[in-house]
Amino acid sequence: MRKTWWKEAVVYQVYWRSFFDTDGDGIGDLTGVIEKLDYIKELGVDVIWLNPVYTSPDKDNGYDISDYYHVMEKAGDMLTLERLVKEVHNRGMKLIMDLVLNHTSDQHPWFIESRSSKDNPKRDWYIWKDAKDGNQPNNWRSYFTPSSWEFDEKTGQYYFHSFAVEQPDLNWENKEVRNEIYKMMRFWSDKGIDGFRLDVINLLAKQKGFPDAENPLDLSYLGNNPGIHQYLQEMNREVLRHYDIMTVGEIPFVTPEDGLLYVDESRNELNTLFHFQIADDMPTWDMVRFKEIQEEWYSGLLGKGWNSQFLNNHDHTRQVSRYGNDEEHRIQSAKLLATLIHTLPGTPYIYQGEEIGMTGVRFDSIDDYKDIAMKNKYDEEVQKGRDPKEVLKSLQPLSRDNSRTPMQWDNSLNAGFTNGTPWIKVNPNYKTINVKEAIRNSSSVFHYYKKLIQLRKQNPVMVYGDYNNLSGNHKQLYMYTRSHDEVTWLIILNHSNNMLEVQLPAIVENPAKLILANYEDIPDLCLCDKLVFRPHEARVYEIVNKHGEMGLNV
Ligand code: TEU
Repeated sequence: MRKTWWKEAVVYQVYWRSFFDTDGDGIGDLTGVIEKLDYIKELGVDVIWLNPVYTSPDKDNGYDISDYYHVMEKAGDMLTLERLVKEVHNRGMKLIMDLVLNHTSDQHPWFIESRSSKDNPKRDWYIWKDAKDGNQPNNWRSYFTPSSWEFDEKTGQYYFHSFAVEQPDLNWENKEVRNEIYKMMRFWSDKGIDGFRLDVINLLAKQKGFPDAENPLDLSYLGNNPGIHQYLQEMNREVLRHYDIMTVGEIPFVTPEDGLLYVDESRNELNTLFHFQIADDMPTWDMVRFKEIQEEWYSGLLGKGWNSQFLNNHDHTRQVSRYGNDEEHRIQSAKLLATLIHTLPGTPYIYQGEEIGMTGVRFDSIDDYKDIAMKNKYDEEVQKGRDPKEVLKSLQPLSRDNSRTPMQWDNSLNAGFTNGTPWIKVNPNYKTINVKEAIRNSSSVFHYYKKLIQLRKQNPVMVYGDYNNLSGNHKQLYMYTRSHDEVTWLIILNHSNNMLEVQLPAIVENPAKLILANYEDIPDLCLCDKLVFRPHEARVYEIVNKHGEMGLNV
């Protein structure tokens, strides 16, 4: 496979509004990101993914853009953004911008024009339909509301939105829309940014004729429709291929087969993708399913396209709470999950705070939650007559706000995030879980991440190595090798709260050198064929060949 910087990179996601506030308004800002760049650099990452910073009424935390060419006041201004790009580059890192091309804000001038009259030249820039038999045009839901159609009194038609009512979908069939978008993407690329994270990019093309869905609750009708690959190939020709940039598409509803179509290097669309098979199939940890998903994506993309590895982001509950153990074994568990993500094939992503083992949160009142997805769902369920307390309880575990609480810098007021009132409450555990403490303690989750990231830089096997699962369908044990150019690494993970006896595979007939472990007293060489693993124990070995050299052909 072609070697590229973005395959070798580790990406750190900065959800800036919850990162660091420098002006006391309770909301993080770009100056705050600049002030903390040395911290990010210290971790060793290569690329920063910045959540949307464009002008926006902020109904969906910046994913409702009203001006693609300016920076949201809450975040700062264009000069500060340019300074950020420069400071990132000065430190030898890169910056990718989050870009939303499927929809805009209903406050975008394009939409304001579009809704002003049926014969406005921008009418066709969005998707407008007449009522069907006095009802909405079809039975589709949106991500955030019971219907994907909103009736507009003034012109007597419905417009289409895959997300909130305030996020009307653009009509990608319209060539003028596409040209405007490409122009804007060139504007940002010319500024010297290093790539794009493309929000729900596989939703751009809509199903022809908007037929009723058999099951409106399964939203997959929103994505992967005919025409999508023509749009992306056009985008590549018009913009992407002219810059040395990284593109990662957010691509829900795909198996490896259709996922490959977006990232197959011979097709010239995107570099890599976030698929959601793990998030969608696994509300909680399921080892057997997880291995299946890894296997399928590994063999599905092999030699053709590149995967991304992540277990959480700003939309998904923090991984140590959702998939690990955020109580007694929090530290070991956070380290085990990190080992997993950084040693599986694909580019690893770290979501801010993950590197200190930050956890999810439970607020007692719906008023403390800020996320539009959760609040809309809460209202919808309560209106059906369900008990509000029950509804709150059922929505808490996967609420997007679990990962949106402020970054925990130290144990001072508001975790050192702001001098003002934080826009969303700080997780009360900041007194013990915070950056200052993590840096001070050499056995912290933070220092473990540093080691993992450094290892990736020194060992191509972590990036380009072949993958081979050696633990079948075992429910607690995940054991696999990565092999590249005569070097073989063996990764052994006990993802459980119990002790586990591990029978080493036949390939380990020689001593193996310990590369990394999340418990501290592990001998360097392992000559035995059986090991006992403690709860959430993780080890990485390099296998030594018969001649006593490192590396072995498995
Ligand atoms: O998220 C889209 C989204 O909700 C899905 O990708 C979801 O995570 C997946 O299907 C798993 O179930 C993006 C942004 O990340 C999110 O913050 C925005 O609210 C949304 O698009 C709308 O722009």
